[in-house]
Amino acid sequence: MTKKSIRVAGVATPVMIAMLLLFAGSPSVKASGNDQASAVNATVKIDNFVFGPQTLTVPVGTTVTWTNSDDIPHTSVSTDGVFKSKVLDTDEKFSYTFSKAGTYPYYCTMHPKMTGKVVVQ
Ligand SMILES: [Cu+2]
Repeated sequence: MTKKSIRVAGVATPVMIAMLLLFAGSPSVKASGNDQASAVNATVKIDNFVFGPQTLTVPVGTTVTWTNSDDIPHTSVSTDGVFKSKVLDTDEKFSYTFSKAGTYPYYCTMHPKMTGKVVVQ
């Protein structure tokens, strides 16, 4: 009995040391907190000539994806020239990552009355 438990401990210890070294040497473990905006995603759906939600508030670093769920083409173009999608046909998507805080108004170049806003905090 004693011999068996010694043998088990002899195997387990090197494995545990290896795992400790692995964790200690990996900087990504530190970044697992929720307060850092690392890979946040948000979606704006274009449907029936409306961007939804019309105002989207996201943390800095968020990638916003516009999806055209309408059956006619639309675009998503920043009023200040920050981003510009191509013409999006039905079910096509456009993504932009907001790395700076601010308010980003945008509109559809084909239907300029269609407007929306992304607020980055
Ligand atoms: Cu449009």
